[in-house]
Amino acid sequence: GFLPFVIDFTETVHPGAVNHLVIKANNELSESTLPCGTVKDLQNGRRIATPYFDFFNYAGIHRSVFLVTKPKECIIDFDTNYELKGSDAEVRYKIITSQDSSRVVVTLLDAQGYQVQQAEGKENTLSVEQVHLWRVRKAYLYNLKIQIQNENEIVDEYEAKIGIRTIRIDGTKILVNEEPVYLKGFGKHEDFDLLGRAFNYSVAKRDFECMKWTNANCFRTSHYPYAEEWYSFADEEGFLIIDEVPAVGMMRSTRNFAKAGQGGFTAFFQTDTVPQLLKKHCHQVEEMIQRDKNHPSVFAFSLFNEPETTSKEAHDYFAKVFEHARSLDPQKRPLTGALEKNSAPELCQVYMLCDFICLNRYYGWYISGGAEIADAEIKFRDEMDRWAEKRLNVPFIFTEFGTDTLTGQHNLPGIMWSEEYQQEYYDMNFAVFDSYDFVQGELTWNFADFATSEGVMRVNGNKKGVFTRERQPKTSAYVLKKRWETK
Ligand code: GCB
Repeated sequence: GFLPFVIDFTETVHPGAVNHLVIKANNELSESTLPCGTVKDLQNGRRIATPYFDFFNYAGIHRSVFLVTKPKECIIDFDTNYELKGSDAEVRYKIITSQDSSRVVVTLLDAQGYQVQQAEGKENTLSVEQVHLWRVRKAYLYNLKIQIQNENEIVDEYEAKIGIRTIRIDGTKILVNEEPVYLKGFGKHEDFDLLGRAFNYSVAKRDFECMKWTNANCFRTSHYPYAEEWYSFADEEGFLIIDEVPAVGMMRSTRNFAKAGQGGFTAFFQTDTVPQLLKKHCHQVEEMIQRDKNHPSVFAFSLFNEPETTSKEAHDYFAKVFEHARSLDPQKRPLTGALEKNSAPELCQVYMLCDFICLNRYYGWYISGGAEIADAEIKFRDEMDRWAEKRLNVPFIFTEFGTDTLTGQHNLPGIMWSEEYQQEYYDMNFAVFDSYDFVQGELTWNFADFATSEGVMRVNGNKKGVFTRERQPKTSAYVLKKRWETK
């Protein structure tokens, strides 16, 4: 439901007549589709969705629908890969076309539209002298023009913006163009009042301006791939993206976030539907990488959010997902997934599959919140010491930490749900992060307040936003802005 699909209706369409295209959307959840959940039949005959995750399960069509006509001989796909050579670079490209009869011509244009290089063939290399690199928060985009030519006629043409940059993990560092980057930013949602999850340029623009204002450089597309426009925006703005597949809710509970925080385990990977789920999961990873592989902003793929990870079955399941994903990305980007509290250093059977480790932690909220925050810090440091003892020599990123905060709720001393407590909580978390040099990033939960299912834990949605749902700052936004100015 979060990735594009194409339906070829060449055979059924009536040329010259009025045609009706009817699309039926279904948001029923199950344990053999992603994201996971179930349905409940009420006594009055109504059927409702029961998600195993904490965001509203919108229905209907939220993304653009395009009617496309293509010539028989057409461009189907392309990918690029980069190598830096001093101040120059090589762009290796591969083009897939539907037929082989005509010439493929590829032209690289700079941001002003001047031709940099041209090459022929479906697979070749373009050399770029004095390259303008795509840098974090200082993007430079080239235009890649792909043409199929027959004699002097252009049979098909496709243009895409590309950013020349490399990504590599080296020990505990994340390197972009061989320079270390500390990730600062947010877990987000596609969510806005009245619009739900529908893509809207004004909302996206506001979100990027707010993120830039806080000095952020990264976000995670929690918990599903977003509309493609988000990625193009990030390409232009120089934001890094951890691109996440909708593998969320792999713990049989409507409140896994709270359950996990309190040590409740729910087995998941032992049921009959698991082989079906694995197939769907691999397929969605495939579709995500295929769609997003050419965006310079995408620097890593996240293959899950907070599944059950403590069993051998969980390990075997994810080993297959990672193995499949590794075969798909031409740029061989790092792979990861977000781990919740039960995925402790001694228990987790999955972290070893990840190129860098992402932790979702709520010490001071779901664990020892409020007046107990001093204990929360001790528990947090204890867990971090146990990770440190493992000497994994990989970067650790916090992909979630935060407190529900009602905007305008002020209390001294800070109590849970107040703006003062959100700041106190962040200060404690930052002190812990700064004590471990393998911590290489912090993405707070969440950028903005968002809609969820109703229930006793949520007052008209999740209020962990640093911004309100209307995208106005809570006090803690200033705390982040100040910290990230120099971090
Ligand atoms: C989590 C989940 C996220 C929830 C969050 C929370 O661990 O990954 O989807 O919204 O906790 O606020 O409880």
